[in-house]
Amino acid sequence: MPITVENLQETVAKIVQAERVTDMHTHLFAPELGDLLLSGADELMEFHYVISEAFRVHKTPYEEFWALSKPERAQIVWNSLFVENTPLSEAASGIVEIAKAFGCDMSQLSLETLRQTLSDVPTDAYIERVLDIAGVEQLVMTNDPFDPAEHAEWARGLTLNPRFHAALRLDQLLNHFDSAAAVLAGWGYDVSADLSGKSVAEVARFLSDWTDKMNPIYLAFSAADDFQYPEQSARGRILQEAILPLCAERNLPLSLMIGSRRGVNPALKLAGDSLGKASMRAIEALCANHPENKFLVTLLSRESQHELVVTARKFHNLMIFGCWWFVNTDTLVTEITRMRMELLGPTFVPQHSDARVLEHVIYKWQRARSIVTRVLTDKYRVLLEQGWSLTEKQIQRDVNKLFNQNFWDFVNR
Ligand code: REL
Ligand code: ZN
Repeated sequence: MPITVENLQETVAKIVQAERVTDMHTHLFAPELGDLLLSGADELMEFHYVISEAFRVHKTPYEEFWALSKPERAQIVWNSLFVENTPLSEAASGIVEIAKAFGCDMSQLSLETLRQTLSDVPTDAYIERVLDIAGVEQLVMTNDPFDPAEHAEWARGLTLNPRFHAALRLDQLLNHFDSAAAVLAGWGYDVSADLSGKSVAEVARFLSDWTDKMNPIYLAFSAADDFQYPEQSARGRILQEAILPLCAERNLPLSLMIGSRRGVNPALKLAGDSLGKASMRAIEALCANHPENKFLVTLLSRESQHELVVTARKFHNLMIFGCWWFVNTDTLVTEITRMRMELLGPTFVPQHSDARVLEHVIYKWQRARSIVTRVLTDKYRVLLEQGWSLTEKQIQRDVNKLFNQNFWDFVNR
């Protein structure tokens, strides 16, 4: 059937809905990684996005709140966001969307129903079910060798469920080098906090060992808005002398997530992180000085987004991805996706879920699909009006690139 302005929206929606996606940045874990994967109603209430929103309502003193049990905290969050208020925010309405996808009776949704419907023990069958509801075919985890629980699991040697891929996360190493150096020394690497002697070579040996162990799709770190490159610091040296050469040698991209200012309100724990506008100079310098390296980049502030898209026009070793955390809202994802499409065509990775709790993938991907449908429909309509002959095959190709192929081609797998 030829595509016309009349059937366009429906056709695009159908194709986007049918596409099984690659979720290229999550905080989920393969079932083989012990009990690290979180799921279920109480974990949804414990998610730091809703924790910070709920504090605006209940105002329980921080210490009192954290001293409660997880189910008690969950009840407070539920009451604050779903009983005393209507769940209008992105994160709270996301939970409503999850409940709907599980077929809950929406006329009398309660925390108890959610607890009974969702499973807090993510069995293999439950994981498959949730990923299938979300249409997620493959996903990339965030794997931190400095996390003691995770370290122990990887040290056993793992064969992962093929839908899950590793990403070697380097925040501890780069942003807290003093303590990381002591840990590395404890693991038998000759590393000192002042980076003297063999330290850099030993950090490189550690990275190489863990690349072998995890077989990551990419290496990654996040940094605050003050990130610079080049930088006279332990982070700058490790990046320059250990990480970039290893990534080039192994043909692994480096993922940079810039703009996260951690612990602005430490009493909120994970919910206490904030944001700041990153400098594009560092990203330009990385891309320009290292044509043999590839960079996956996402930035946290809305103000950074336009510059980032323009930078991607200048460097094809830069792949921009996702609408991260505070820009993952209907308004901003729409704006950012339109802007990216207008300046780059379909050559970017529009979204990742950043799911921390398994069921998050459901609402995050429903929303991503609906925004991409809107943006593509608008752009195709303009082409149709010019007489461009649009086929389902073309739409399928574009959708597949956006949700899968652009990522896999870039990471060379
Ligand atoms: O990967 C990251 O650094 C961030 O996505 C996380 O630190 C953050 O807490 C996450 O939950 C945001 O979506
Ligand atoms: Zn994340």
